[in-house]
Amino acid sequence: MSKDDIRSVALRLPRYPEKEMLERARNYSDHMGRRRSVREFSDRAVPREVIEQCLLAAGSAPSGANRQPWHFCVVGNAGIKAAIRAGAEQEEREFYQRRAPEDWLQALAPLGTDEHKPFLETAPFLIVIFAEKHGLDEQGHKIKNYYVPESVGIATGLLISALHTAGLATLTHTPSPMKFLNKILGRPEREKPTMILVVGYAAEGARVPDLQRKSLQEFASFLE
Ligand code: IYR
Repeated sequence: MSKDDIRSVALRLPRYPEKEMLERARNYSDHMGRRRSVREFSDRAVPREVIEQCLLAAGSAPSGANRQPWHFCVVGNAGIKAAIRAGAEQEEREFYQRRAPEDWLQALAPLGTDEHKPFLETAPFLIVIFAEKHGLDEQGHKIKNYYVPESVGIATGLLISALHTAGLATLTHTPSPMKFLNKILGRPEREKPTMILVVGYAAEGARVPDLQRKSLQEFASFLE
């Protein structure tokens, strides 16, 4: 197929004068700089429509060959949240009591995490994110996906940004292994769970660890 045969549409992107561009970039980094991983959630309800809009932002992520190899399972049902908590705490008990090497436990010490995950029931929504290892065509044949972890990672980042922008708190929670989620949620084998995104309002008076972010000089280099 030559480039002339590709169906295309006119590109419509906003542009800003440089001063406004800088202000917008600064506002966005200030805004995202206020995001924190939250582990104490309120049980206050969140409108489903807000979650839907944030998911649409996630679904706009670039992906390998535009295969959009993600699935987001939004769980608000108390019984399913309880089952997810039970499954996660079982894996986490193993992790904290047996599987985790000493250096890993030491790295986690400043976060104050342990095997107890009450937020999996308290928070109004758990968004379980699946990476589609391969797609299926109408005849049930496998369709190859490309750059799956990268694509799903970008979509997840956009989702976190959208939820934070809506004024909601999130936690990226990764019990390991996560296979139990396929079973509870009835997702097919070709979908690999990547994380549970816990979503809701932070509990009244919630506290977070006093962590520092790297400076720009530490994590970026410019060759000009
Ligand atoms: N999944 C465990 C352990 C854990 C691992 C990392 I790496 C973290 O940044 C935080 C926690 C848990 O959720 O407690």
